Amino acid sequence: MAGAIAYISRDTDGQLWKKAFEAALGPVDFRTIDHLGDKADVEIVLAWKPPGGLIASFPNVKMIVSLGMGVDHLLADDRLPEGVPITRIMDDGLVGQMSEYALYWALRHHRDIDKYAASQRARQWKVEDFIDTIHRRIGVLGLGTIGQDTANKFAALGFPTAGWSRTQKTLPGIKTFHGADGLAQVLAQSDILINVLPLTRETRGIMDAKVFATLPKGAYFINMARGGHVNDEALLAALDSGHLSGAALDVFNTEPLPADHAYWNHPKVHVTPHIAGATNPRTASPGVIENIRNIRAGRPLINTIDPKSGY
Ligand code: NDP
Ligand code: OXD
Repeated sequence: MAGAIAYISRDTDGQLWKKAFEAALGPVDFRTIDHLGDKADVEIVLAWKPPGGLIASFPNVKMIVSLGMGVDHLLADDRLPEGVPITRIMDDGLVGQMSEYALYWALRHHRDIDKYAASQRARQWKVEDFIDTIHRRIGVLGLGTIGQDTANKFAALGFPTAGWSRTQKTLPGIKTFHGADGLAQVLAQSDILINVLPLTRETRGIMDAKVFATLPKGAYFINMARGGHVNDEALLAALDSGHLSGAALDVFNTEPLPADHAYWNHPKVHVTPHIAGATNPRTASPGVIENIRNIRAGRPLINTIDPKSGY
């Protein structure tokens, strides 16, 4: 049998991954975090938030797979073995879920559904002022796999849509900006701002008081990327001052969100428990299986990330 696959995660038991691998590759030596056996047997590591230093303790590991599309949880380990390629799952299903998450909260805000829900509770027949779709500007921070899908879907609904990336992009129907100057421009024209950046050295804490102040008054903020992007005090201050009209937050600086955190019962905040895009082994496994075959055959890998840039 080929080398072992180590499943390093405490979120699920990994059995769906094992099944998917066995269906495609035949019997696999599949080990879980509490039953790793001889670490020298491990050839491939699948990981979500691995304990620091654990992956470095596998002397023969050939490929590290992030069980999420984000890789910050892996790169947080400063003892990762050098030169071992890091890949991430890529899954159209997960990408679609992410866009749905942004669309759901944006449309709920755009169509004043929370106000109508409050009117219903008060038994009031009250019509809110309406902003036309062509005047509700959407900004998407991060124009990668998820950001592009999200931006395209908003544009297809008729929302004027802009996006921001590190390098210059040309995307039909989307106004694109990049670099530090581009950020201020995209913020200034975002009535609804969606964050889908990776968490890197450059983007940690990017959503600060200055960024919130640059958004138009009444803007709505959707964070489906990472909590580490957000200065929570700055966000709360922007909400409390009335500069921001609301926020939908899926990710937090500390997860699970502590029970006493101000977000939980803030009247302008919707909290979800990091579910914007869930990893589904059924749809995410084909790309990983392809890479297991690639690494064993000495072929180039797909879905690799660059540890230097952090994504
Ligand atoms: P990609 O790596 O495909 O794209 C990242 C985008 O961010 C690129 O457009 C990149 O620019 C841009 N970017 C990176 N650094 C900077 C910077 N310093 N300034 C401006 N733009 C920058 O990522 P994905 O779209 O696949 O995923 C994004 C993030 O979404 C993940 O890293 C993860 O944290 C989060 N996520 C959250 C989930 C959830 O359930 N809440 C589920 C899945 C993902 P360029 O194109 O120029 O390289
Ligand atoms: C991911 C996540 O990165 O679930 O895929 O956050």
